[in-house]
Amino acid sequence: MPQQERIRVAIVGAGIAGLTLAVALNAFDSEQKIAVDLYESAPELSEIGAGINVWPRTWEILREIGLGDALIPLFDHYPDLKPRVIWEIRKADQKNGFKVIDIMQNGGALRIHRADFQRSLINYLPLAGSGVPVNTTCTLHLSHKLVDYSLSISSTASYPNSGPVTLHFADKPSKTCDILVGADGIKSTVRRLFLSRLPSPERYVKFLDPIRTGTVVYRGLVDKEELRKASPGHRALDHPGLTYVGKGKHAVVYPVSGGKYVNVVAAVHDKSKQGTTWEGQLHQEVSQSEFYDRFVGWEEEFQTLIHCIRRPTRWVLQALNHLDIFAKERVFLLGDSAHAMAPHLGAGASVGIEDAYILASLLAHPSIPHPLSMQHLSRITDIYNNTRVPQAMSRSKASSDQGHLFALSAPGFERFAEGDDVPRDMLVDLFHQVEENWSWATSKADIDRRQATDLLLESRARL
Ligand SMILES: Cc1cc2nc3c(=O)[nH]c(=O)nc-3n(C[C@H](O)[C@H](O)[C@H](O)COP(=O)(O)OP(=O)(O)OC[C@H]3O[C@@H](n4cnc5c(N)ncnc54)[C@H](O)[C@@H]3O)c2cc1C
Ligand SMILES: *[C@@H]1O[C@H](CO)[C@@H](O)[C@H](O)[C@H]1NC(C)=O
Ligand SMILES: *[C@@H]1O[C@H](CO)[C@@H](O)[C@H](O)[C@H]1NC(C)=O
Ligand SMILES: CC(=O)N[C@H]1CO[C@H](CO)[C@@H](O)[C@@H]1O
Repeated sequence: MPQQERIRVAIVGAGIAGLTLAVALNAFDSEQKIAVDLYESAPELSEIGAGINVWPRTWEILREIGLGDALIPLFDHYPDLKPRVIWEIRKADQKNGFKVIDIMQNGGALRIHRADFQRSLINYLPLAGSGVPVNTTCTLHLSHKLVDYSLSISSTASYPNSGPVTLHFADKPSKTCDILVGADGIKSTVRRLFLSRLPSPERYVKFLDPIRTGTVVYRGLVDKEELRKASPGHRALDHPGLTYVGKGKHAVVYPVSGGKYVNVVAAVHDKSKQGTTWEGQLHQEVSQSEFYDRFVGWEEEFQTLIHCIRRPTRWVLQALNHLDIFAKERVFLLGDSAHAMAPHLGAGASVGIEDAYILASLLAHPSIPHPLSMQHLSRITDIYNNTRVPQAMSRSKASSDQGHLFALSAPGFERFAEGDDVPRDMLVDLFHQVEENWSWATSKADIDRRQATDLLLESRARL
């Protein structure tokens, strides 16, 4: 197909969400009608942070878009639906810590290093000369920081923005596209511009900037060989996943990089900081003693892990208020730019991957003509918005609720302080709730896909 007849999709941001969209479009674009330009502000593609949990629901999407063979060797276990422990919960803010329960799930949690995950996505981008079979053409533009976009005002009265979108970059020539997808993360520029141009922009002021969740996390990797030397027989040496809980704090510990490292994320919750804004650095390297001082009195096996982290970092966690509009006219928000959330369900990237899966299914659908008509575009916009907003909102709320449960701040736990004995049956009941809250992770995303494409077919009947 001549390049100029393709639907031109500009993706701003090459994080997990933006990359997944490019790969998913290529997988579904059987008519080869889409051209992607991927704009990334950084001069190279890199990923900070360490481990990430991929759940069966998300795995099925990744396999469907062609990443199965690449990802399987990078997970900590083979993806199947056997019941597995995702977390052993330990009451750990006391010297004599103890096991509460094992949280189980069919298929467990697939644990992967972020850099490995991102590399697999990059290797599957349909770039010219990459060797990846091309349905959707894709061009990567590094060092392209979007600073503004403009919708052209055309004379078609019924569709005032029927012309292309012009994208403006810092120190780079402007470009155009038919559809702009903001996948530019929690501090999204596209979101800021998009919301400020809606009718009644004052309604959206509280969604421009992220707010603090009230949680600070200390993160780091433990080299397994070092841990073995420091503490032969340590529980984390051969364990699928541990969560050390205490009043107001909790830490998750799981293997990444095929078991070479143990990923540690330790959260300190402070409700008084919730909802406030933060101007400082979001993450920075801190001393080991700062990390250790927050966990004085905790069970020794957890403190040993802290001692094995050479260069811990501290992250001030932020999230977005629950936004209720992800798309309008020619602009779509995807991933953290639409719904950055607390990490306590390990769901943030998963929801962005689902956004990409649904949007790619709609755009590549055989009922969508090229060039794109405004009627069809407006149906896609409505369906994307109406299906993704509720999913993201419920997952985001559940993620922050889950943080309160992990930090023993559920109703009934008010009377306990850090280090107190808590009756075991209370803990067991609480963590059974936590286990039930993970049931979304084994639900099926292809049901959502079918729902979205059925809506498209229904609307075609009406057009
Ligand atoms: C401690 C922690 C643990 C987590 N654990 C999990 C987990 O286990 N499972 C899970 O699913 N999720 C997890 N998450 C959430 C997950 O990390 C995020 O949801 C996900 O990485 C967001 O991806 P994204 O592509 O939307 O945004 P980002 O990764 O932020 O990517 C945005 C990209 O856009 C680029 N960009 C920004 N502005 C511009 C611009 N103006 N022009 C051009 N490019 C721009 C950036 O450089 C970046 O490359 C966790 C998060 C935290 C903080
Ligand atoms: C190209 O599209 C076809 C039809 O959807 C699909 O079978 C094929 O896997 C796609 N190619 C890639 C690399 O995803
Ligand atoms: C987007 O979807 C949400 C959830 O269905 C809905 O409340 C909102 O009105 C929609 N916005 C637009 C502009 O369609
Ligand atoms: C999504 C979900 O199941 N959320 C539940 C998690 O647990 C809390 C506490 O029991 C419930 O209130 C939520 O409804």
